Amino acid sequence: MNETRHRVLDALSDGPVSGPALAEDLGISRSAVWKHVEALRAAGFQIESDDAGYSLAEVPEFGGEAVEYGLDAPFDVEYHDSIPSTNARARDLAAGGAEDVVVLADEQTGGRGRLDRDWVSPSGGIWLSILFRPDVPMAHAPVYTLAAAVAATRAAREAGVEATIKWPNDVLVSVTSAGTSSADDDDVLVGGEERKLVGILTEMEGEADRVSWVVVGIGVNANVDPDSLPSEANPTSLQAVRGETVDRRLFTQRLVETFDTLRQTPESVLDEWREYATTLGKRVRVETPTGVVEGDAVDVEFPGRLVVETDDGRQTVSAGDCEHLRPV
Ligand code: BT5
Repeated sequence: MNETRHRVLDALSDGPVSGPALAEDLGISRSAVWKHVEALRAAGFQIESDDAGYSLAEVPEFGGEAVEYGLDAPFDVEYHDSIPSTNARARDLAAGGAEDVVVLADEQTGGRGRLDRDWVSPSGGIWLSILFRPDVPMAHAPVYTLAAAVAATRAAREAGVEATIKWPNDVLVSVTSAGTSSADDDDVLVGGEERKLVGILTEMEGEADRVSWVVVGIGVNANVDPDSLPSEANPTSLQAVRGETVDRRLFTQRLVETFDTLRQTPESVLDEWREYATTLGKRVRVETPTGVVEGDAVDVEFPGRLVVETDDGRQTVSAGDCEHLRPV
């Protein structure tokens, strides 16, 4: 949202304010005020006008202007009702030199997971990508995936959903009533115990000693029906857990604000991550690009390596698909 429109909106929220007074305050013409008001109405803001002037009556449920309005973080929000992939769009923006942009969509038609897997993204979700240019070496970039998981988990908890983090990039909700592992089964936790609420896909470009850009893609199953998502992934949604819809505007703002704070102090991310993690203290099987690592997950190390105590000693894992087996 441009600076003037922002100021018009701020004035209206303190309204009522007359068109001429606003024009004078902002140093613009009356017709410019009127154009801003009409543009805000078109974006879904309910703006009333009476003898006393304009006042803001309602903020839209979702959208770029809605999320930017009152957002306490220095990002522009580019919103799409529908787009193939917010990560792909953010990468394009990065190639054009942009930074500190959040690409946000109500629906994605070609959402991507890791390893080129599909990410199903129906209308009602929060599908977003944060593009920024941190001044760090490439090797540190994984910490931003952890930061995104912390931010999404905190926002979920503030919305009343007890989310936890599975290393490295999933936010889950435990459904304790559904299924338990049997005594002689030291294998996988029975399906239904942990359901996926959020997935994160981080992409980046740069030289070894310096990142050029990072795009952190976060897919939150917000107001979507889990039955519309791939059942093999054991999905859930904020709406399904809460039993009512979530305010996507506030959720997005909280998520982006927390991420903004964490990206400025990457060294503080791990402590918060540990607090929310469900992986630590579990027996895990991690499929890494170089083989399977199985053992007890005991800690996480900067910038995001999982420390696993195996029969052959301690190993650290940088990337892979992690499966929770049983508690240690
Ligand atoms: C992820 O991959 O979890 C990363 C997902 C990142 C999505 C965001 S949305 C905004 C941005 N734009 C994009 O195009 N992507 C990012 P992975 O760990 O590989 O998990 C993918 C697997 O999760 C799939 O193979 C399915 O089994 C499952 N899955 C697909 N859609 C899902 C959904 N909505 N909820 C839960 N699980 C899903």
